[in-house]
Amino acid sequence: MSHVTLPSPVLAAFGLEPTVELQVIHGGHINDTYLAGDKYILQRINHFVFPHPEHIMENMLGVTEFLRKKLLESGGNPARETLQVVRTVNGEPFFLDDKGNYWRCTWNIGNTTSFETPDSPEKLREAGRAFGAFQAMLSGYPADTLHEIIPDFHNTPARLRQLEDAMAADPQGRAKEVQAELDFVFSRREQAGLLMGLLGQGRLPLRVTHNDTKMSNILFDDATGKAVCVIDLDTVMPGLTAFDFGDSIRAGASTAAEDETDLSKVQFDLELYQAYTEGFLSAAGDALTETELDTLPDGAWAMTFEVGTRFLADYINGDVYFRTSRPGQNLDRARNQFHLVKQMEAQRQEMGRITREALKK
Ligand code: GN1
Ligand code: MG
Repeated sequence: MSHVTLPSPVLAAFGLEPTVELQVIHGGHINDTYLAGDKYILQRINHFVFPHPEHIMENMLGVTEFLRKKLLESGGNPARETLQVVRTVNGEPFFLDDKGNYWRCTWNIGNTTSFETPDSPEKLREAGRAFGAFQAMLSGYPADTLHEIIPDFHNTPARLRQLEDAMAADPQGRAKEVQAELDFVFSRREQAGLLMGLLGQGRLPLRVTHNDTKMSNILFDDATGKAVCVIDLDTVMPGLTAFDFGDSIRAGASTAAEDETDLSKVQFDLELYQAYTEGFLSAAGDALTETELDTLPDGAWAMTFEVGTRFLADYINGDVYFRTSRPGQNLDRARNQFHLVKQMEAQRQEMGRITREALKK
């Protein structure tokens, strides 16, 4: 964390003193996040990535209010177990500054920590339980009231088309450097269409999903070690269970960070896979159909392959979407994800067996 200042109208909009201590919270690739004092989280929503921040906030108010009621009904503690939006002093869910930036505020949930790569199977099990419970709690949410924040967000074939667009435009002349990665992607076109194909045939149900279930979007309680809260509700939309399950696996069952360049350190770990799967299914398993269960490993493959494809397209486009802190970082991220994809392909059968076993626990 590093120290920083923010324009005083932003602070005043949320009733904060100009002298409030601010710290940057690193981790996300899209929004800018700050801890203000110890009570508030301020975020500048990236309105290039999210062209309708007001839709995000409508979704977020609806979902957090719904979760608050569910938690109260089940004896939970909404102050720690769901995000809560802090409105502006004028009662608005966000503040639009004179430069066209959108700012929002949520209560900080204190004495918690998030992890990019969990250090134990137990953390993975906890994360799985939390994301499974999140999906189970939102199963009664009126999905048709949710704005579709980014259309085709996890439509993998559409992501391949975006990669083709990037290759055709090739604004930095980088496409020729990445021929091996492009071959890797396009030789897997058929598998990339599996989940959307099953959805199109009505063989997989749409549910309300989080859509960005990486490990760092879970807060763990410092005292108990339990996963207390799912954060980053920007992309809560109708989606497939396999998306949420799979995105957690890609980030959580890898032994190294997403941009690790020493690929010998990047291992897809079946013990971590098992722990997450047991946690997830203990909370969400009863509701899942046979086809959903059968395709959970395909979700892990798809989310890893898809984000790798997105990193590669962004590298070719000149790093305009994902924040980078060094040259070549998006290409490193893509290679890292494709390395995991290959390992998942080699272990697909074992993943299926573990998933079925986990359901019995
Ligand atoms: C982005 O900003 P962050 O880190 O929450 C991205 C996700 C990717 C993730 C990769 C809106 O999420 O889809 O999986 O980076 N979010 C958006 O780390 O594109
Ligand atoms: Mg996110």
